[in-house]
Amino acid sequence: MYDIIGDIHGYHETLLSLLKKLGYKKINEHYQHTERKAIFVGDLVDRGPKIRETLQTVKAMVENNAAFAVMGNHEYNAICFNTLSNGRDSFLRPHSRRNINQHQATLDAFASYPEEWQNYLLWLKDLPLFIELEGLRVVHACWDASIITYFSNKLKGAVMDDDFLFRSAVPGSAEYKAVETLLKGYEVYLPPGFYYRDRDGNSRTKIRVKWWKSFENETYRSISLSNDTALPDSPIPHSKLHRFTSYAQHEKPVFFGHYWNTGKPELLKPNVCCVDYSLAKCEKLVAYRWNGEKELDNKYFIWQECVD
Ligand SMILES: [Mn+2]
Repeated sequence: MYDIIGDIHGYHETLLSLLKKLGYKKINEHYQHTERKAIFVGDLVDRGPKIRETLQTVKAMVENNAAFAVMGNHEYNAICFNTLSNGRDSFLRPHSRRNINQHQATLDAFASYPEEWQNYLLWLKDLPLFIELEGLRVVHACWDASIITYFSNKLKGAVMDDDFLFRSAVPGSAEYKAVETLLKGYEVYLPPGFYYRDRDGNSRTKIRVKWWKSFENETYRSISLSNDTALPDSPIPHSKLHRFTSYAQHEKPVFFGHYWNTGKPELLKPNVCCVDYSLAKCEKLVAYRWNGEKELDNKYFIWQECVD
């Protein structure tokens, strides 16, 4: 059975504490559990103090069958930041001030290990965009069934190939939409004139949508993942949500990270579980200890407060 573990963002000491709490032991140079496997929801890199060590630990677990991992938006961004476009005159992710800032902690961590970083990038590129196992699903941000069905048939093991990677950098392409949705989640624009500040202090005109809700009778504020009171409490037009599918009660449990939760870990629905509790702000690293149940239970959350 599986322990699904939230976004780590380089907070390696906290990761080790959580693994020990979950009963994983370091044997033959990697952490493992006799009866269980870990599943990492992505966002291993950026922001935190020990990104290189985090990659060492997680990669060794994945390569030795002690864990699975899916790709997060920070891994995807890192790959694009370091990949030249087909014309070779620019990078797939522009080296703008904002993009450099977001990636700076990783650049610093590998400043003296450029070859090692190149090797990690190859490994990160091999992480699947989603995982579907017998009784559960894992994705970094949002489980969109139609996108996942489409790319399950095109991508071997849900791993990006070069063709996918280059197309994904072109706004409007199916690959671009897949990355935006699966790794960053649904977003909608606020009415003209409205904006709010995210946790990095950047001003944003788009809100992240609680994609697992039914989308009936929602307002901009109630459907948004940010509880910012600057958001309008007016009904959100159906036209802004009709392209999304909500996550039905009969679907198998889905696990993801990405959303900067705070406070005590809590299920979003009996089959919808987010395990990101803002370790990137040194809050806590959360795992859900899954034993095959169709209906999840809050008592199976296990967490570690930040110790980095
Ligand atoms: Mn993320």
